[in-house]
Amino acid sequence: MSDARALGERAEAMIGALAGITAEPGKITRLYLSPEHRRAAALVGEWMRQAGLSVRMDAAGTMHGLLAPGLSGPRANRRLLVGSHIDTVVDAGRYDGNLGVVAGIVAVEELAARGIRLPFGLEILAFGDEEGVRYPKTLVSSSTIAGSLDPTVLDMVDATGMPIRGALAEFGGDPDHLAAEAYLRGDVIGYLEVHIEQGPVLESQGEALGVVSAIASQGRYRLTARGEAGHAGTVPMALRHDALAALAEVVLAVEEVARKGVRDSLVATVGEITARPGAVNVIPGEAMMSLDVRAANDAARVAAVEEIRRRVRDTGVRRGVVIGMETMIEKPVAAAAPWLKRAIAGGIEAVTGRKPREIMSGAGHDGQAMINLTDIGMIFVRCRAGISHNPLESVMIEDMGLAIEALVGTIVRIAEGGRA
Ligand code: HGY
Ligand code: MN
Ligand code: MN
Repeated sequence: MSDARALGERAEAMIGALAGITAEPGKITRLYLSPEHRRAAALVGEWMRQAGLSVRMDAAGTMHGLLAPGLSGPRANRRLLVGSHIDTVVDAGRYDGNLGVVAGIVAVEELAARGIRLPFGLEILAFGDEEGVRYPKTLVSSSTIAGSLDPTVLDMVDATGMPIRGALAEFGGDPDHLAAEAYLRGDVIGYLEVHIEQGPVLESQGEALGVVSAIASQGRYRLTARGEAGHAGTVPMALRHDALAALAEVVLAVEEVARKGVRDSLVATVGEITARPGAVNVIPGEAMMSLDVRAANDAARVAAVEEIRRRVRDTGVRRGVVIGMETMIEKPVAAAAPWLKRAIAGGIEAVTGRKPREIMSGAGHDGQAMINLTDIGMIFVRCRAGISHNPLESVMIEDMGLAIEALVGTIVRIAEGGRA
């Protein structure tokens, strides 16, 4: 039986290797269906093979590593899914997503090292599209397995005009056979994911690991403003229909609405904004911005989005600018299954000696797709100052080892205790 330090070191080395696969030397940027995604998936597939798993890449670009059941019995024809994502945001940290895939592979190695045979299959999944940075929609690869993929997303284009359909074909996926990749509820036992907390709670409480209670309600929207381009030197301020100034007012309205929702953990973010034609001496005739709204419950998110829509309308009318607000994604709260939370809490307590706390995840995860297929559960790992989506993201080696031990313990509890 390896100790936490050794398991953590193993994970750190693998995460370091993945961090070197990037579109931007010196930064970590690995977008869905990019050449970097392909290389990272190939490396993960090699690790899976070395761990004794049977490996395949599915039509959506997810790398699968399957450990056949070691025991016969009523659950031998089903599988427990363990996964996370290997795509990243731009200039990312190295642990977001990648830790969950590496933890699954090292957990398989550890189960073998302990001579533990499972009464069901265990499948490690490396999803390629959790961040949704390249395309407006996200969770394409996990939605494919969950059977919840909206096929119209295949025609969504990236900044270069490349539709998912074409990028998938170029990548080596198969856009015409995604439906066949869907699992059925009876095929699987549940879905587990190890992920950094990406928040400050565990560190502030001096705890290495936590149990995720649920994943927050999340919406993503795209706002497009159309005003009137004009000469920066000759159009008086009172006669302008400045599309960018209109969106700038909306950005501050978004912040004002979100600040009123602290009780429901309401947060709203404008991460992208562009102006056209984009010249120093031209009043922007067009502008576009993204909007990300999340809350601990669906009602609070829906109410906040409604208030934002009202502010958008009023701003547009007052400024003589037409502003459209398109819904790109809306995901309800995804609650972890009580039986999986209990198995995870048992796995964590066995390695830390403390009953773990439950934490709401403000960050989105593949579990928001997988909940359409099966019960979900997540193990959160402490990360320094809660920093994430930032190259300063960092995790202690020991904590990664404890997380892997807790994952092994959770899998064993599910094997011994049954359920689903
Ligand atoms: O946006 C999120 O919360 C996740 O990191 N994709
Ligand atoms: Mn993530
Ligand atoms: Mn992320």
